[in-house]
Amino acid sequence: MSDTGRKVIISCAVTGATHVPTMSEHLPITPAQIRDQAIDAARAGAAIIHLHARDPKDGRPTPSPDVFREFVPAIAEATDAVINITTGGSTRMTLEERLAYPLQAAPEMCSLNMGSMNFSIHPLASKVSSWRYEWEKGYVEGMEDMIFRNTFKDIKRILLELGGRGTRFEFECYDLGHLYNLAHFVDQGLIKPPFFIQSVFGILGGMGADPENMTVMRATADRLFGRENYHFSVLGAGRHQMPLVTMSAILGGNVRVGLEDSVYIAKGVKAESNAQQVRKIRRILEELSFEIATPDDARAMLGLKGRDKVTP
Ligand code: KMH
Ligand code: ZN
Repeated sequence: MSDTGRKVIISCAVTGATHVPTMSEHLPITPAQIRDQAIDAARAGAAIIHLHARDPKDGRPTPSPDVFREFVPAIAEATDAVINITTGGSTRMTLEERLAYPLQAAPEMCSLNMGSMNFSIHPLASKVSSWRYEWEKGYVEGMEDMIFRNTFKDIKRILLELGGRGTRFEFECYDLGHLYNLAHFVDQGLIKPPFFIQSVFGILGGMGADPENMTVMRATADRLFGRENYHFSVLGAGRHQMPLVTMSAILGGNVRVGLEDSVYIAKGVKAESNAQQVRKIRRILEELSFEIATPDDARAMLGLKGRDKVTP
């Protein structure tokens, strides 16, 4: 039975490193655009803001701490949202690059991808007739031959170096095996509950967006961790976003929206902002009598260290 009395955490993934500017004129690419859209998303009800950085010249994903610092402090100043910095970066970045800013900032939360995999949107390239920037075509087509590297040693390093500084994690699980990888690190004593499991559906290279897959992930997480030891959340890529995150809430989980995951607000209709997606899922959840978690509710639910212990 879904407990409609409980609070639902809305995460918003503002820009990511997968979509390229040609795919939506609303995808934030400059520090000011990322800052403004993140603040608006928080004000619309997102308790957690997941952030990547992009080169302001042309929107190419960048790991540069200097670029992150052009918008992260301003977001922290303007909202009380939980700042969640990517350690995934892009499939073209080394682990050193991916960890550069997270290790400097030691934020309350970082993403942590629970296994190596193919991760690609290369089939979309053939649908684009003209590219806004010269780098985009090769970037998207090149994904076909990239591996998103997250070895056990990489994951262990992130848990020790970032976890050791109080950062807690959005464990991104793209497949059933990723839950067993998470259980491996729990058994090693490297991860303490409550775990925040972000189940990812519809990325080419990960599990598909079939609703049946969500019930398998939910049941497996229950069996591996015990429901009292984790918080389930879901993101759905592209057109799958809203139906799947709604299903997550009904199954007792939390939700992630944002233009990192989908540039749409409805079938064939581009979202005009991250806040528009946050407002849509908030409306759906409140219609179903769910209460929306505040950032401090999220901190309490996930055992986060608090903003005062972060050096942006
Ligand atoms: N862009 C994906 C390759 C994360 O933030 O950790 C990785 C990603 C997940 O976006
Ligand atoms: Zn991300």
